[in-house]
Amino acid sequence: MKKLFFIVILSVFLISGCTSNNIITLNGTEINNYNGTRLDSINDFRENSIKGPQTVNIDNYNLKITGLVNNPLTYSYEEILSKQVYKKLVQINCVEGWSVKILWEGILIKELLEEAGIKDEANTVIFYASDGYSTSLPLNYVLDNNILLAYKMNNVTLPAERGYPFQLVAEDKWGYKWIKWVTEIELSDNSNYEGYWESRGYNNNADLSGSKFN
Ligand SMILES: Nc1nc2c(c(=O)[nH]1)N[C@H]1C(S)=C(S)[C@@H](COP(=O)(O)O)O[C@H]1N2
Ligand SMILES: [Mo]
Repeated sequence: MKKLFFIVILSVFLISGCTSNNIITLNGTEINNYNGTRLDSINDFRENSIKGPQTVNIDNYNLKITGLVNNPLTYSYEEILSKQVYKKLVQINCVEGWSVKILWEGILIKELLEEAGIKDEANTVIFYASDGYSTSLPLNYVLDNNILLAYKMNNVTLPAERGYPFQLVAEDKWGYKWIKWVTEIELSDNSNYEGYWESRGYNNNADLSGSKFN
C-alpha cells in the first residue's frame, strides 16, 4: 500500500514536472537579425502569384502525401506543427531580379515522405497548391538537401500572401520552385513533369547557377 502511494506521488511529480518544462512558443514579432546576419523583411517580397494571394481556411485544410508511397497520408495543420522543427537561413531569388534573405522555420519534407514510405520507382516530387499552381523537384534533391516545408518566416507565421499555411523552401533553385499554399505532395516516376512556369518555358532544373529558360 505504501509502495503504491509512493508510485502515485512520484508519477504526479514527474507529470507536472514535464508539463511545466514544456516550451510554449508564441507567435512573436518579425526578427531582422539571425546569428549576426541581417535578414530582409517579409514585406520585401513582390507579390505576383498567378491568381493573387489565396486565403486558406485552416479548419478544413489538409496536406496530402500521395503517389508512389506505401501508405498515402493526410495531415492537418496542427499535425505538421507538432513535428520536429527545423530552421534555415535561405535567400529566395525570383527570375524577375529581386531576392530576399529570410530565416525559414518548418519541417523536413524528407520526414513526411519517409513516414509514407517511398516506393523504389519514385524519382520526382510533385507539389500542388490551392491556386492551381504546381511544380516539381528531383526526389534526390529533396532528400539530400534537407529541404524544408516552412510555416514561419523571420519568427512569424506565414501571412496569406506568403503562402499560409506552407511554402516550399527550394534553396538554390529559382523562386518559381518555391510553391506557396501547398496542398499535396505526390511521389512520381515522371522526371519530365512540368509545373506552371516550367510548362511556359522556364527551366525545369531551375538551378540558380544555370539558365532561366529552356
Ligand atoms: N501557389 C503558388 N506558389 C508560387 C507562385 C504562385 O503563383 N502560386 N509563384 C512563385 C514565384 S514565381 C515566386 S518568385 C515565389 C515568390 O513569390 P511571391 O513574392 O509572390 O511570394 O513564389 C512562387 N510560388
Ligand atoms: Mo518568381
